[in-house]
Amino acid sequence: MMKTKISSKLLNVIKQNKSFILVGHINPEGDAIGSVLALALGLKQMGKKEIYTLSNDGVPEILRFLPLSKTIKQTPPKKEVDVLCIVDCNTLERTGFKELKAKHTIIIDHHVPPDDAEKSELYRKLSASVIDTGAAATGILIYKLLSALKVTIDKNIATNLYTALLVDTGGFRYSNTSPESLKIAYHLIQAGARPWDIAKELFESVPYKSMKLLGLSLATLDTQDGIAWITTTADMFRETGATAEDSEDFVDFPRKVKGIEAAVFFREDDKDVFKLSLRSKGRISVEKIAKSFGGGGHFAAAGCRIKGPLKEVQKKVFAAIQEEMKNNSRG
Ligand SMILES: [Mn+2]
Repeated sequence: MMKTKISSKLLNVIKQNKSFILVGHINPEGDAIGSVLALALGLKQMGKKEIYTLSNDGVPEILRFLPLSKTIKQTPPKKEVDVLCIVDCNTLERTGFKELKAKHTIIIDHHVPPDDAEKSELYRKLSASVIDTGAAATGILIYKLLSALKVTIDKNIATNLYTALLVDTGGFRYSNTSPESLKIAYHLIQAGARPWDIAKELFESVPYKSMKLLGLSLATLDTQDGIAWITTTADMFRETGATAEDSEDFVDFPRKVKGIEAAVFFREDDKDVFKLSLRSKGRISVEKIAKSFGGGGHFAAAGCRIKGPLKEVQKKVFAAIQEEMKNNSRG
């Protein structure tokens, strides 16, 4: 078992206070929403009366099956609360809110904080935190925190946490699928989480228009020199009535192609304006490539925006990927 340090300071800040804001990150997914909701349910069980759950972008349709998801608000309370809990992110900027008023601030997260974090006002004011970059999901940290608080993991908490875990491990496929994540999943299923019911909501409930859009986009699949890519044009969006949200996971499809190192999804947002999603199968850093075009992300998943006709955009980005592959084979 990975050792996550849950300090008595953190436990005390939670035990000794009454009112809480729980907030995840912008453009939220299952780990952010599931972790916020599980923590809210745990605090409720402890008898806390005033809990505000926030998500700047609301709750994506696909996550509205989660217990308590209807309670999530997009606007913070006017009054100052005792404790602000920042969950599945570690800066105020990532929450999407400019100001959240609280006497204490705590962070529960598994992302790497920015280099200059220590200097920020948020970190100077921090009462306690648990930032464990080795945790597969923030849901795992919430599980450990609730256990340390002697909260009973009931069916609703388990459903939220299992969802968090399932999303961040890519359905228990990514490299963060460990004895620990599976052991906690085992406990969550024992506590009442229903794997098929949850997987069905997350992975088997694609809107029809999104599937039609995927069909048109997949027809553009092409591959060259270790790169596979697909393109979704503005015309395809028009034809199907789908929106950008419907193409959220499209880059996963070129990534499935055997023998490639990198996958790219080109989404036409405007005439000669493309949003790119980049994926690596583990050898090259697509974060570096995205960064060189003004974007960012992680080693294996990144994104950027490039202007120009499609052919030129592709030429530029493929050249950058080739360069990265070359550098990598030399190193
Ligand atoms: Mn996460």
